[in-house]
Amino acid sequence: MSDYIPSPSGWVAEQVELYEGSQGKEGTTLRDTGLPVIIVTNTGRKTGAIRKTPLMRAVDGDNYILVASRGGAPDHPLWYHNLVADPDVEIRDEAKIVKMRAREIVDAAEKKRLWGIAVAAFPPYQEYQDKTDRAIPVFLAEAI
Ligand code: F42
Repeated sequence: MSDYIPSPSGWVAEQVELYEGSQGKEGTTLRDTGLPVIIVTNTGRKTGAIRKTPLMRAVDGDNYILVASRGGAPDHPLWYHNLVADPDVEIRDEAKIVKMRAREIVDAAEKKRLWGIAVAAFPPYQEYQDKTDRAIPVFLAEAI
């Protein structure tokens, strides 16, 4: 069984610790925005380590839309590469934990539809996309 390596980004690691430590009762929103957050447990593609990545909660039915925005940075977040290498993730949504498979959305029409849902859930996603030439990837996590 691989070890969990916390995010080197302090506030992220703290959110994961609070979220999981409270069994999904605390730390479930983005700071004081009240906007819901999920935790995506994924496998480090180089270390094989367990990585836990908080993302905004955007849902399409029972599926979760995972947006590799990283605040509009020029490069993809590293978890993007983890999901491409191993799409099997575990998603914690408050007290619910579900094993899912994430597929990167490449069909333009499907991506447009899911992007619209994601931006409605978290409007800053559009600002992030507007400030970078990088096409922000979108995954859809579906129950296995
Ligand atoms: N990030 C988003 O992209 N989208 C969101 O909607 C989002 C919401 C959100 C809400 C709350 C919160 O606390 C954070 C939120 N974040 C969101 C930030 C998100 O959780 C990540 O911190 C951010 O996207 C950056 O992801 P990252 O995977 O690039 O993280 C870095 C800081 C990191 O963890 N680096 C590690 C390190 O040691 O430098 C390595 C991580 C890793 O996965 N390594 C792989 C391995 O093998 O272990 C190798 C990866 C490779 O290919 O090199």
